[in-house]
Amino acid sequence: MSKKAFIFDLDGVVVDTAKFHFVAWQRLAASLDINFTEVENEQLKGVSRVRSLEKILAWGGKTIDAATFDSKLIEKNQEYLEMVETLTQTDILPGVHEFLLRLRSSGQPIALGSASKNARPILKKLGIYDLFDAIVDGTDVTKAKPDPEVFIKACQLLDMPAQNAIVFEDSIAGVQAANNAGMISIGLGDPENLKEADAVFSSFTEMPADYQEQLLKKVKK
Ligand code: B16
Ligand code: MG
Repeated sequence: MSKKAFIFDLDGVVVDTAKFHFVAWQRLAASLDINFTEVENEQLKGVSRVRSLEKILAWGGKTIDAATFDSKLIEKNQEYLEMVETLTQTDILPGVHEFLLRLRSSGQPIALGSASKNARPILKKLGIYDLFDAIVDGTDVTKAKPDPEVFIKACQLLDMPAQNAIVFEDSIAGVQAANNAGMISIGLGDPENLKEADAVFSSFTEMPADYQEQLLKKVKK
């Protein structure tokens, strides 16, 4: 059977931690008198922690000194991690666990490609760490999505060429990163937002029953 590299984003694809990021960023923005809505939050998906705060400050027309910047980020991450503590296996997004198990039983290489520096502890908390053959997260890369570094590194670890990779992403930046690497991009979320993806589903449960087999034959346009 042919093989592909199946690469999963974390936040918003494997688990709905995107809502925790939103709450924590909103609290941080409010503490600086900045109005922060879900529309802006959409643009932070897949974006690193530092870059996210830079964007929020720019939207609010605010500047803060370097020490405040660092302490705000520490605070944000602590609040985020408190919410992450509440996660259990039931928080894995619908259909993902089954999809991963099926890939494993058919011997397909699986990687995680996330901008998050918290990816490893989150996967352990969810009890699915061992389902991944390779993990590349925010601690392993220097360039943020839409730069393809995270997905290219994942392919290298899996020893698979980029043109044989399929990336599952919920963010615009992540879809662009996959496209920039010449990989097949599958969007999870709103088709209007993710129109640059090769295909979009609202969730893994919406995919046809034989979708893994279809993906094995799919060629990047
Ligand atoms: P952390 P992903 C991204 O993860 C999130 O989408 C983004 O909202 C977050 O700011 C970024 O990780 C950094 O996360 O603060 O945990 O290092 O979607 O690429 O899995
Ligand atoms: Mg994401």
